[in-house]
Formats: sequence, structure tokens, C-alpha cells
Amino acid sequence: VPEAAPLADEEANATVAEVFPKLCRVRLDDGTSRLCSYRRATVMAPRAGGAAAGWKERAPVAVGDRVRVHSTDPGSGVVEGVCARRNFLARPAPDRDEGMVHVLASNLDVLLVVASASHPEFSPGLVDRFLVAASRAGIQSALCITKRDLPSEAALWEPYLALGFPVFEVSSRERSGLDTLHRFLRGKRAVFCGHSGVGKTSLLNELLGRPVGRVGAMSEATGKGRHTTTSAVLIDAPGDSLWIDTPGVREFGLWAIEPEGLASHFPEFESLPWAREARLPSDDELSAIETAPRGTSYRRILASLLEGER
Ligand SMILES: Nc1nc2c(ncn2[C@@H]2O[C@H](COP(=O)(O)OP(=O)(O)O)[C@@H](O)[C@H]2O)c(=O)[nH]1
Ligand SMILES: [Mg+2]
Repeated sequence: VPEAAPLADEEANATVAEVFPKLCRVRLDDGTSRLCSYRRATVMAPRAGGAAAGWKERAPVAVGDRVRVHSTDPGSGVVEGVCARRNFLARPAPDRDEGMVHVLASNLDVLLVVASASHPEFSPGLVDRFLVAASRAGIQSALCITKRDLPSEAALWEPYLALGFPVFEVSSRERSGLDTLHRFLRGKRAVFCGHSGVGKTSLLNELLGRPVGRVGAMSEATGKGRHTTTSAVLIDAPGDSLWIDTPGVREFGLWAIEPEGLASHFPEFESLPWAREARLPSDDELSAIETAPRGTSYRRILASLLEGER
């Protein structure tokens, strides 16, 4: 079956809001919502790289995709085609075949990396993986530090401020810091990413002043939240903003990043000679950056890419 060509932007009338195994929920441009089926063959538009580059998407559409929906009856419809994406955030699909890719969300203005000051503890490893993935995808990123009402150890997020990333410190419980973050996100398509239990859904509920998703119970044993959502969910926000809540992840695999190119996604290392030459650092060159704030993070991610992380 020949693959359908992508639609022109003006042919779209809806945005994918949630993805289920054989269905998706879309938000029509008139603001209403519909549960839609799709036929893979008509929806699989050629994607940048795509089949030719040896990778396949886990689902035919992703949250944020612009689509054309034919309404069958009130409340349901069929996705007839999809537009080309401006950008997309992807990771290797966990527990899937080699080459299978999970597109978390598409057509984004900003990736908001959400990490808690404590409970669970701030985890620079995962933060850096999201920042690298955003950089690879050409998406602006920012950090949101949640649960600032709780006592925490040293401010491990300070290096990110020094590196020029926007950093927002908030407490959903005490409703502090929310206005500044709201202003930053206004008018943007933003995806909220981070460990489960860091407070993404609580934050969205507070930013919007209405419940948009269930807040997970904290596990007494691990101090981490339990999974409450399985797909990313697109949420209408004021000022034409579209914000996307994502299910918490334990790990975030990097996709389509060569070990030699990793340093180009760390602004503080990109101008070092070996990084500019797009080659791996020698042992000496690697130890020279070991004491930099993100030196350890870089070394760990590099090691996992060299071990064949897809
Ligand atoms: N102390 C404190 N707890 C919070 C805050 N925000 C969320 N939580 C708690 O953290 C847990 C996980 O929150 P949730 O929003 O489901 O996290 P998600 O998995 O990232 O969406 C819940 O028990 C929340 O009540 C906060 O600002 N302060
Ligand atoms: Mg949540």
C-alpha cells in the first residue's frame, strides 16, 4: 500500500489530544472533542527519515499532530490524514523491537522538564536526558523545580541557571511561583516531562485552576508517584496555549543521537576542540570536564550511547 502524502496545513481541522491503542481523541478547532479511529495506511504520512531510515512509529499519530477528521456522528469520527510535523519529541519505544520509536508529542514550542526539589530527589541524569532530546529535536527547553515547600538538600539545579536555561521554582501546595511560570508558558505549546511523582499533574491543575488530571498517590515505599496516565494528554489552556501532560517515566532513552555528536547538545562543551571536531573525547579530555557541573552526566550518557542505547 503506497503511503499517503501529508496534508497541507490548511486541510487540517483538529489536533490529536490523546492516543490509545486503536483510537485517538482529537480536539477539533471549534473546541469540541471526538474519539476517532484511523486507518494506518491513510494516516501514515511520510515522516522525516521515517521508514527509509529504518525506524517505525509505535502509533500512527502522536499528541500534538495536526489532522483532518471526518465526523461520523456527534462525538466520534475518523482521522483521514495528518500534516507534516514542525518537530517532535521521541524516544526508543521501551520493550519494543529495534527501530520502534515512541513519539511523545509533536509541534512543540517548549519542553518543560519538571523535577522536584525532593520527594523524589532532584535527578540531574534524567533532566539532562530530556534537555539533550529537546536540543536534538530543535525544541526550546526550560526547567521547573517543584515542591519548593519541602526542605531540600543543596540546590542541584543552580548550574542550569548559570548555563542560561530558564528555571522556575514553584510549589503547587503553597501556590508559589506559579504566576511567573504561567506567563512564560502563555501562548505556547508546552510538554511537561519528568519522573512520575514529581508533581506534573498537580502543577497543571494549579496553573489552570481546574482539575485536568488525577494526581497520583505517593508510594510510601519509594517516595515516587504511581503511574496514573498512559498516554500524553493535550490540555486547552488560556491564551491559545496548548499544554501537554505526560505519564511519568522512570527512564528516558535517547533516540537518533550519535556518541560523537552528544557534546553538541551540551552548550558548555560544544566549543571544546574535540566537540567541534565531532569526535569522542580522549580519556584526558574526558577527565578535564569531569569536575564541570554536568561532566558526570555527560560521561554517563556517553557510556550508555557507546553501549548501544538506541
Ligand atoms: N509537598 C508537595 N507535594 C506535592 C506538590 N505537588 C505535588 N505533590 C504531591 O506529589 C505527588 C505526585 O503528584 P502528581 O501531580 O501526581 O505527580 P506526577 O506523577 O508528576 O503527575 C502527589 O502526592 C502530590 O500531592 C507540592 O508542590 N508540594
Ligand atoms: Mg501525572
